[in-house]
Amino acid sequence: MDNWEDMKIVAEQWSKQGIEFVQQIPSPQLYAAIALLLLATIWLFSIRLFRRTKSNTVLLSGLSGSGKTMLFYRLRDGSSHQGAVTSMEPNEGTFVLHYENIKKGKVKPVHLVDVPGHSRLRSKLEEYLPRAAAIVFVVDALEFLPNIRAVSEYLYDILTNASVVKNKTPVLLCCNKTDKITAHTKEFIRKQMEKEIEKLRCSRSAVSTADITNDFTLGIEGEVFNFSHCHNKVTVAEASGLTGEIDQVQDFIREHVKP
Ligand SMILES: Nc1nc2c(ncn2[C@@H]2O[C@H](COP(=O)(O)OP(=O)(O)O)[C@@H](O)[C@H]2O)c(=O)[nH]1
Ligand SMILES: [Mg+2]
Repeated sequence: MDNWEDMKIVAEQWSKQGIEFVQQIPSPQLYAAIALLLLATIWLFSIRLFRRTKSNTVLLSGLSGSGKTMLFYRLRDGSSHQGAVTSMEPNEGTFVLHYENIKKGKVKPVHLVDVPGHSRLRSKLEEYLPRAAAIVFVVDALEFLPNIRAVSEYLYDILTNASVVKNKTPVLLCCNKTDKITAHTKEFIRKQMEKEIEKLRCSRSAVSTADITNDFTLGIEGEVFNFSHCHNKVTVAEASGLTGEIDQVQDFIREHVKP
C-alpha cells in the first residue's frame, strides 16, 4: 500500500519537525507553557466540580400543622395524600417537581426535605440548614394569630442561624391554607411577623449584652425591623397545599435550583 507508506513517512517527518521545534524553545519558556496549560486544566476542572456541588436542597420548615407534609406530596406527586400521619423523621426525596414532568428535556431534580416542626426536633433543622439552597417557611394562615409568637420565634432562629446568614440562604414566607376565606393575607402576616420579630429582637439583644452569644444580630440597629433588612432575601407568597395552588412555591424553588 503506497498510500499507507506515504502517510507513515509524512507523519515521521512531522514528528521530527515537532521535536526539533520543541528543542529550539528555551526551556524556561517551555516550562512556563506547560505550567500554564496545567493551571488552565485545573481551573476548568474546578469550575465543573463547583457546579456539580451546588446544592439542590430545599427545606420545607415551619410549625407542626402548617401543612408542610401536604405541600411536600403536592410538589412531588401533584396529589395531596390526605391523612398523612405526623412524622418525627424528616420526609425527604430527590425528584423533578410534578408540574415539570410534562416538560420535555433535562430538568435538574430537587432534593426536598420536609423537616418536622416539633420543638424537640428542631436540631434536625440545624443539621440541614448548611446544605440548603433555599428555605420555604410554611405558615398556617388560618391559625396564624394564636401561634404568632411561636411562628416568629422559629423564623427568628432561622434568620439568625450562622449558615443562613453566611450563605445568604433565601427564605420564602409561604402563607399556606389560603383556600379558606378566613385565611389572613400575606401582607397582614408579613407585617405582624415583622412586629413580633422586632419585639424578639429587642428582648434578645437586652439579654445578650452581658454575655455575647454567637447568634448573628438581625436587622439594622436603631431601625424598626423589616424583612428587607435581612442579609438574605425574604419574600412572601400565598399557597394552598390542599387545592394545589402552589405556583409561587414552585417558582421560588426553581429560581434557586436551576434546571
Ligand atoms: N384548608 C387547608 N388545610 C390544609 C392545607 N394544607 C394542610 N392542611 C391541613 O393541615 C393539617 C396539617 O397538615 P400537615 O401537612 O400534616 O402539616 P405539617 O405538620 O406541617 O406537616 C392537616 O389536617 C391538613 O389537612 C391547606 O392548604 N388548606
Ligand atoms: Mg408533617
